[in-house]
Amino acid sequence: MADDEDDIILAELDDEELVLQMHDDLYDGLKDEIEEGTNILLERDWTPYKILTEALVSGMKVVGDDFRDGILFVPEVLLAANAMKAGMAILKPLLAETGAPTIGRMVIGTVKGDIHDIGQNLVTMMMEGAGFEVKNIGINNPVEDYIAALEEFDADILGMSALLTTTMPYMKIVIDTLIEEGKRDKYTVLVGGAPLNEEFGKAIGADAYCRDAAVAVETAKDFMARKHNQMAG
Ligand code: B1M
Repeated sequence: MADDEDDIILAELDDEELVLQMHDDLYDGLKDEIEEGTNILLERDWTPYKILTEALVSGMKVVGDDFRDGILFVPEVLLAANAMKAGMAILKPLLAETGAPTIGRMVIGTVKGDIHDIGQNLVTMMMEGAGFEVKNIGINNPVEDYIAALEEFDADILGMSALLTTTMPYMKIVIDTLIEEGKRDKYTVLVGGAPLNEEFGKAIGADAYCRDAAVAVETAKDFMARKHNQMAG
């Protein structure tokens, strides 16, 4: 098996084969191969966004399915996550390099009890690439951390991420606390994460649910445009 893997020369594969091979390599947690594949696709003029979505995010879908079905376990999924992060690290500066002027400020973090951070790191990268300044406060955030970061960073937008059905209700605690402290109107609250949906976003009082990082960027831009129009008019 290992010998077969050694025989594959990534640079000799065509684009389609390479992407499929990267899905396999992600599944096997092969960080070096993911870095190499990412660099090859960049050399072939793939955009960073296309590499992210087609080679990396799609590959994680299989990992997630097999994790759910008890075929993969936490250590293997951690290796896959590390390989994914290595690919993302190469793309990060390229996505951030658009030179767009700052259009808004966002605090983003994963909620208390939840340590999944790949999705929110991806949202951070895409938001920065679109011209937002982002303070990413990482994982496992209690409400106090969100509020302190929002104030310190003078944010326009709060982004919250949750990947577990058991942690997503915590988003409501954060929003309710903002309401209790009279701060809710200062911020646009965007929420995301695999188990959420539009209905949940509405039910907890968020301004919008964002299905993926690209939607998060578009939604944030819309809210900032409305805010500027209100200020101007
Ligand atoms: Co976890 N895990 N995990 N896990 N894990 C899931 C989420 C799960 C669906 C797997 C499964 O069963 N199929 C399942 C949750 C089931 C449920 O609650 N419904 C699960 C479980 C059960 C667990 C543990 C409880 C397992 C255990 O210990 N028995 C445990 C919990 C730990 C904890 O948090 N307390 C656990 C642990 C882990 C690892 C540590 C091993 C690892 C995380 C590593 C890391 O993040 N650094 C891990 C991983 C990697 C996953 C899966 C496989 C992949 C998640 C991911 O990174 N996806 C995941 C399966 C899945 O989601 N299909 C799974 C790629 C990422 C780009 O997508 O995060 O959805 P996503 O982000 C998207 C959008 O959702 C959106 O944009 C992103 C980009 O397009 N988005 C936002 C996300 N956040 C946003 C915020 C926004 C806007 C958009 O704000 C504005």
